[in-house]
Amino acid sequence: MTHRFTQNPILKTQDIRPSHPGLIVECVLNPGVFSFEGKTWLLLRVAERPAQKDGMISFPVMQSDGSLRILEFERNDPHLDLSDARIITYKGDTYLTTISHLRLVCSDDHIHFYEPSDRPTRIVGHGPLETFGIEDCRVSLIEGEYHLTYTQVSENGVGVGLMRTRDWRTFHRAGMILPPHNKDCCLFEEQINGKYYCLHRPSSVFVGGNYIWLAASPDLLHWGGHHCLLRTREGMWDSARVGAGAAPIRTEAGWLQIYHGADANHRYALGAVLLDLHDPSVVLARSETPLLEPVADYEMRGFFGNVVFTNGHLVHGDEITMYYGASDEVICGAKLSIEGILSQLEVEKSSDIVYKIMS
Ligand code: MAN
Repeated sequence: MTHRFTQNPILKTQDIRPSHPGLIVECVLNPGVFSFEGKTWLLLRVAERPAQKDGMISFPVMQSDGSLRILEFERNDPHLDLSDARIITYKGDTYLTTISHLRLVCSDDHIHFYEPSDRPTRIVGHGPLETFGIEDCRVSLIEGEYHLTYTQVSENGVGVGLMRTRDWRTFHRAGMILPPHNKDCCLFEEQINGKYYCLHRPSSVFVGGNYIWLAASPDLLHWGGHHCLLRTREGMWDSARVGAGAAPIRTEAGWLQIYHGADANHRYALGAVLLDLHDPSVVLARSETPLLEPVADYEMRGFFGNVVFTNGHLVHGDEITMYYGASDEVICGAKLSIEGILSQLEVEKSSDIVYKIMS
């Protein structure tokens, strides 16, 4: 039902120019996706750091004037924890091993992407809430304006920022709309009962967990009416964390959302959830088995292996063209059928009911 592009991976680190001399592109991942001026566009997350010297670890941090400062530590320093390729912990402070910015690329055929020469293509972090970079942007088209919800990372925490544009040249930065710890925020592209809605993922440290929440807003800036929508499921592929992908897709059966779930081993897979059209706080169905899981070599091995993660797709009729990050290092694509996903959800729902009656 999920058909990977035969050309996967369609974008690799060597396809992307570093943003500064002295930096290396370590990962190109998790693109936002949209159509504009007859082309398909990806808003890539580009993660960079300096070339690593023997025995040392170094990574960039953005300063208040927009310049980059390189922090460097000796690898054998006993205060350093390097057990996760994505983060560094030093004497209780946590940093990221790379700094991310967003990069625009476009395509005429959905598969071959290039940086256009006639417009700025880099969107970088600004100010004290983005010193460790900006990541994993969702793009929603609402009332003719593109709304970008993305992860803002700094020593202050991880939160959700909003930026808007109509022409992809001028951007209006609305700042942080959901404070730490929060990420994986996508906006519904139309109002429901007179309100805007989003899915987001706050994390609770002691009680609770990494669950998908629903919130409502009169203006896309001020969010309230928070509702815990989707929790992790013990013993399943989404047992440790769940987070929303791109804007929910309106179907006759309900809002279809493709989300990621990870287990305790940080294995990330993708599944679907169906929400009531008129009341998105009602979950109608949810994938028992993933729609996509890391099985291809490029999904299992890389910067952070065993990861498939999506935050962007295009929809034409029944067909979803989904783009996803694999192993936190490369970008891939797959086609899915909306009918196919809905009928799988139906089958799983009825077999779940049969199972419950029998047990
Ligand atoms: C996690 C991962 C990383 C990401 C940070 C900050 O560690 O999702 O990829 O850089 O969070 O968002």
